[in-house]
Amino acid sequence: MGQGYAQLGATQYDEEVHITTPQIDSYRRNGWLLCRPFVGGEIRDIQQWVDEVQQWPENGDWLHYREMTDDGPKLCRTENFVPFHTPLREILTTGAIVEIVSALMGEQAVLYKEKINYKLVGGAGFLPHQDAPAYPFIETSISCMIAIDQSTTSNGCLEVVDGQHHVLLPMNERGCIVNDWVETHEWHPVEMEAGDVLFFHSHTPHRSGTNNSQRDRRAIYPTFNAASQGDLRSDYYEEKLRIFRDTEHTAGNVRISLIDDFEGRPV
Ligand SMILES: O=C(O)CCC(=O)C(=O)O
Repeated sequence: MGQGYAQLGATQYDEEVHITTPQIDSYRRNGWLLCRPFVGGEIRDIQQWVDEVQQWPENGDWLHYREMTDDGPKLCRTENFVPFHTPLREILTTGAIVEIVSALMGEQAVLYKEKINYKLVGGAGFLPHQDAPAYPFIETSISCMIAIDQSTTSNGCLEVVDGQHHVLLPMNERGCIVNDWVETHEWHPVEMEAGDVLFFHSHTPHRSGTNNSQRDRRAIYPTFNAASQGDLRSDYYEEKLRIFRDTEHTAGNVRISLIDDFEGRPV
């Protein structure tokens, strides 16, 4: 851990860095940490900004993806939106979120990529996976799920396995964790209120179910790498688009990631 950030973990810095030493220890042990870093009306602003991005047209430099649901095609993900939305860019590149990630990482963090997963009513879930295999140029990273709506077992909250974030696990042909491992480990749901933020390591096993409720379950997921490895955000999106263009996709799902963890049906 970098010296500066070791000091920032101390309790007396709570107000500045929104995180305590016991929280950092808990993240190190479990591979995930649930916090509530936003204050006042901040989450209501963020909800409104997500509403705006959700209404953006198809033909922009951002990336919208749609899935087929029983009620017809629905938006399932938007990526690469920070260049086009100033307030969301500020939330994801300055302030509490980056400070907490940097404290968890032990050095300054920089934004690697960002997405909104909408999981609207009827939207599909994600097979058990680790994120690391989907993220080129870096070995590890930290992501967070910023809950925009309440996230529960009935609308497809995230489920995680504790303390399994140290190695890459055996994968199947979709880049997801093999069944033997999935069935022999304890998964527990992380229910969240709007405004809660779940920080997790890129090796933390996670999955989520379909939204079987009548309420949308939207979340922003920024991912950060150590700044010492460079600002890789444009490289990431260029590489992702190149792989999408140059490789065949046979998994039968709608392709939104460099692994086939998403269970959504193509439109
Ligand atoms: O939003 C979810 O339900 C899970 C998201 C996820 O695991 C991913 O996008 O890799």
